[in-house]
Amino acid sequence: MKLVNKILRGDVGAASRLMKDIEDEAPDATDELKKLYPHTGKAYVVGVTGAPGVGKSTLIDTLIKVFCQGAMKVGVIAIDPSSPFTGGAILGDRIRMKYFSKDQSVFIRSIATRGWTGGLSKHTLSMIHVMDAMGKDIVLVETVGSGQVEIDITKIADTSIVALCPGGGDEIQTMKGGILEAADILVVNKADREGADDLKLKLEIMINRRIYSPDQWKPGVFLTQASNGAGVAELMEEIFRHKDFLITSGGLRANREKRARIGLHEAIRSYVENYISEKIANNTYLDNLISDIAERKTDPYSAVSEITDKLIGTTIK
Ligand SMILES: Nc1nc2c(ncn2[C@@H]2O[C@H](COP(=O)(O)OP(=O)(O)OP(=O)(O)O)[C@@H](O)[C@H]2O)c(=O)[nH]1
Ligand SMILES: [Mg+2]
Repeated sequence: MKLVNKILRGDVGAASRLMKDIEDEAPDATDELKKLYPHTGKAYVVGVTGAPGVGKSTLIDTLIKVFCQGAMKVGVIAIDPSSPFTGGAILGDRIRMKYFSKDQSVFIRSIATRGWTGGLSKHTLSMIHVMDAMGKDIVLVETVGSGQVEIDITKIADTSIVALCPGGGDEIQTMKGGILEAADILVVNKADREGADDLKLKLEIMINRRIYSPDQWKPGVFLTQASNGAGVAELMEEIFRHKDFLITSGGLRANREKRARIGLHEAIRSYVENYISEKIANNTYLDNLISDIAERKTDPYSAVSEITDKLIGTTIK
């Protein structure tokens, strides 16, 4: 529990330590998270997703800079990043060298998906809680782009940004992948490239074909050039416009519940899995069950019933 107090003071070292324990699924991490949880719920979560190479990390770098200019504290979680962050020109080389800064206003952390589906790591929520408890006003989450839109981020983020760029090749495919349901804000990055205006127009036509009721959020399309920061201040303003909309429409509270639901399900899943592996003292029991399932002597569903029946008040030897 010793890390919690330090994290609440914004201590980067303590936060890094807990995040590592969360990723390693160390038993102590759960106790720390329990203590931390009452201090969370204030950070605003922004998801940035899109196909590989559209400029998500560059965009986040620039967003960090504009948020910091607005005296906001920023946390960044990059899931499976293939490109490094610079931390925004405001922080420059310090971040580039260490990957996170001693400066308490920005904290960047990358995590692996470890096979979790939909481009999100199962630890993403816990990581967000740590940054939230550190006092970050904004937590930006970059999810790995697989060419298809990562719909999953919308379950976690308050504002979901879907980034595209001209000549991406998979534009149309991405559009089919439920992009309009997934995005609160659409960004056409690499505005300096040919076709950017066209792509923006195409997206706007798609949006205008849909019917939005007055109480529904209608996504806007923003042109940015992340590499030099053009359009990024306007993007930040749009994020805050969406936040205001969520506050007045009750959407912010709904998002908190959405995250609470995911958090509970994840806690149940990991608790039950840990409980089972602790209680099953003999690994060959599971191995035998697995080969029985493979040989069709039983099925995974009956195997679960067998395990849970046996586990009530006992230990499987
Ligand atoms: N021309 C141009 N290039 C850009 C712009 N923004 C980013 N880039 C470049 O695009 C490349 C990819 O940018 P990243 O920010 O790494 O893209 P990403 O979406 O994070 O990529 P992954 O993390 O691999 O999915 C880099 O070489 C950037 O310098 C832009 O506005 N215009
Ligand atoms: Mg990236």
